[in-house]
Parts: sequence; structure tokens; C-alpha cells
Amino acid sequence: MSDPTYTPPKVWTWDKASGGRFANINRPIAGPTHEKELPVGKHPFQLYSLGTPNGVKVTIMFEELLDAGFKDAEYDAWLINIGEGDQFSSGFVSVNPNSKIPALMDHSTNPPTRLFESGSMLVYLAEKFGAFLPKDPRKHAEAMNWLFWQMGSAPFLGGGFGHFYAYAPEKYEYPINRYAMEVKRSWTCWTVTSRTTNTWPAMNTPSQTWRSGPGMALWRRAFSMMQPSSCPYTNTRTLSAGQTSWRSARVFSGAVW
Ligand SMILES: N[C@@H](CCC(=O)N[C@@H](CS)C(=O)NCC(=O)O)C(=O)O
Repeated sequence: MSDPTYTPPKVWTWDKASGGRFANINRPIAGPTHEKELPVGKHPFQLYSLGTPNGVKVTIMFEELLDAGFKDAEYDAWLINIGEGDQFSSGFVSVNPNSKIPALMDHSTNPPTRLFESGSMLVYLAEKFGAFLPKDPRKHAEAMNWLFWQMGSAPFLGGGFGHFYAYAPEKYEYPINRYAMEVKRSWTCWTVTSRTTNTWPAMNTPSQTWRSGPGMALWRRAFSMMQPSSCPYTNTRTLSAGQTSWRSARVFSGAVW
């Protein structure tokens, strides 16, 4: 169904009044909008994040490392409210110039190491602690296949579907169908393949949580966004609330996103 009132311009320009839930944070220009330093706690790692599907990956990784006995994986988790534009503070932008959560600082190195992109953080932590990443080259390659698939496909497709289905101020059949099909196809591909490989749970959705324990329900909820009958970000809200079983819930508990 096309919009008879809209003709795509030859050269796109920024229309601040485009509306939608993200109207106040959508902007085509990178860089900070305001001066504000990030807080720094007492632990080696400082995580700046929120309970979204991209945000929880690194939180889960830290919890997995701590559960596995890696005491040096202690971290402070700071809430970044992306709805309020916290991701555009000067402090946040100096850690992630792309203004997206999660962002991470490792203060155990001198000088401290900055990390952005959740996949980069997972690999950094896996290598730093020698955990969760298979050493066997074939298994390592398979873990990387799925990690890059996850980074390249899952958030973009899931987020794209959620955007047009739930958040867009006007609803259009074409983008909803397009993203719904891609989300369903790629999630099915993941479901099928994950049964035949043990490297996926070994890396991208850090190990044991996938198979058992509270993380199982958490991840099942995260991935239930493939159901077009349910609003994906309703599930995300549930995910934020469901973080009460995680240590970082104390910090993220204000995050009903
Ligand atoms: N590829 C990035 C994606 C991060 C991302 O898209 N984060 C979203 C929340 S899930 C965000 O910060 N959005 C804020 C905005 O778009 O302004 C990663 O995996 O770290």
C-alpha cells in the first residue's frame, strides 16, 4: 500500500517533524549534543547500557564469566536511557562515537580500553579471559560465523521489523511484510542450525544460559520477537523487568524500555 501524499525527494533532507516515538533522538548527524561525563565505579569494567536485546548480551557475558569463577570480570553497570538521549552525551560519545548502547571501558589496561559494538565486546572478553570461544579452528570459525550473522542480521532485522510494526507513526504493509519474512526466515535458519552445532551456545549467547536456568527464559523472550502477533518491544519491556534475577538489575531496574 503506497502513501499517495508522499513523493520521495530526489535529495533527502532532515525533517525534524517526521514524528514517531524516536523523533527526539533520531538525527542524521554524529557527535555529542551535550557535555556530560560518564560515571566511573570501582571495578575494572564499566558497562554503559540498558536492558534491550543488544544491551543484555554483554551483561549476560559478564554474569557468565563471574559464574564461571573469573573474579576479574567484576563490573559496574550504568544505565543509559536512550529514550532521553543519554547516548549523545560527550562522555558516552567518547566511548562509542556511534552513540549506541552497549558501550564498555576496560580500566584494567593502561591506558583504559574502550569498546563499542556488542560483538566486539563479546570477542574481547572471551579472548581476555580465555573462555567460551572454542580453540579448535573449525569450531572457532563456526562460532565466528554465527557471531557475525548475529551482529549483521539479527538486530537489524528484528529492530527493523519492530520499528515498522510498532513504532512507525504510519503503518505500511510493504516494510512490515518485508521485515516479517526476513525475521522469520533468519530465525528459522538459526533454530535449525543451532541444533546441529555446539559452537553457537559456546559464544554468542553465552553458553549455559541458553540451555538452562533463568537465562533460558530470558533468551526465549528475547527471540520471541519473531512472532508478528506480539509487539517485539513488549517483549523487550518484559526482558527489562525480568532482569531482576541478574546482578545488574540493581542498576538497570529503572529501565523499563
Ligand atoms: N550493532 C550494535 C547495535 C547497538 C544498538 O542498536 N543499540 C540500540 C539499542 S538496542 C541503541 O543504542 N539505540 C539508540 C539510538 O538509536 O539512538 C551493537 O550490537 O552494539
